[in-house]
Amino acid sequence: MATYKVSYFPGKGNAEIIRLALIASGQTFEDERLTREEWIKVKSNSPTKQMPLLTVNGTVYGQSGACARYIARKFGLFGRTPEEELLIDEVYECIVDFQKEIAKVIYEKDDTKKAELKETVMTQHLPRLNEYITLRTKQFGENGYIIGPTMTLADLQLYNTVDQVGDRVDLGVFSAFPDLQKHADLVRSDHKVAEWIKKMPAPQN
Ligand SMILES: N[C@@H](CCC(=O)N[C@@H](CS)C(=O)NCC(=O)O)C(=O)O
Repeated sequence: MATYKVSYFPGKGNAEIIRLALIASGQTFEDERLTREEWIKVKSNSPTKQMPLLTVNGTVYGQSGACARYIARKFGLFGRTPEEELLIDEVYECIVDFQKEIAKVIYEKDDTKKAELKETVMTQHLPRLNEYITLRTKQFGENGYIIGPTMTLADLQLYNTVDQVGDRVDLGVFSAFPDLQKHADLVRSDHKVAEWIKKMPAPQN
C-alpha cells in the first residue's frame, strides 16, 4: 500500500488542496507541519526548494497543483473522461487566478492600495469567478457539483479557496454570492471532509 506524507508549515495555505484531495479519496497520510527553522534545515535537500511537498513511497514531489491532480487522477476525483479532466483543470486554473488576486490584497501593506485591490476583487474578480462557476455548473454539473455528478478536485479547489479567503481576508466577500457559499457548504458536509474539519490541527501562522 502506498504511503503519503504532506509537508508544509503549520497552516492550510498551498498544502490544503493536497490534504483535501487525500482526505476526499479516503487515504491516510502523514500530516507533517514544519516550523520555519525546521524547514530551513531540510530546504536545500528538497526538489523544488518550496513547500508543500508530497512524499509518495519515499519519493518527494513539489508543486501543490501537480500533487493535487496526481491524487485526484489516481483516486477518481478528476472526472470520467478527458473532457471532464479538461474542465476540472479549467476550474482549477480559474481559481488559481482568483487566488493570486486575493494574495495581492493579503500582502499589500499600504492601506489605500489594499482598499483599492479589495474593491477590484469585489467588483471584478469575484463576480467573474461566480459567473464562471455558475456557467460550468449549469452546463456540466449535477447534484450541486461543478463538473459531473460527484465531488471532484474542482469542488475541493473552490471550497478550499472560499474557506481560506474567509479565514484570512475577512472581506465579507462571499455574502453577495450565495451560490458560492452553498457550494462550500455542500463540500463541507461531505462526511470525510467534515471529519477532517473536526480533527485538523489549528493553524499556527
Ligand atoms: N506554486 C507553488 C508555490 C509554493 C510556495 O510558494 N511555497 C512557499 C510557501 S506557500 C514556500 O515554500 N516558502 C518558503 C520558501 O520558499 O523557503 C505551489 O503551489 O506549491
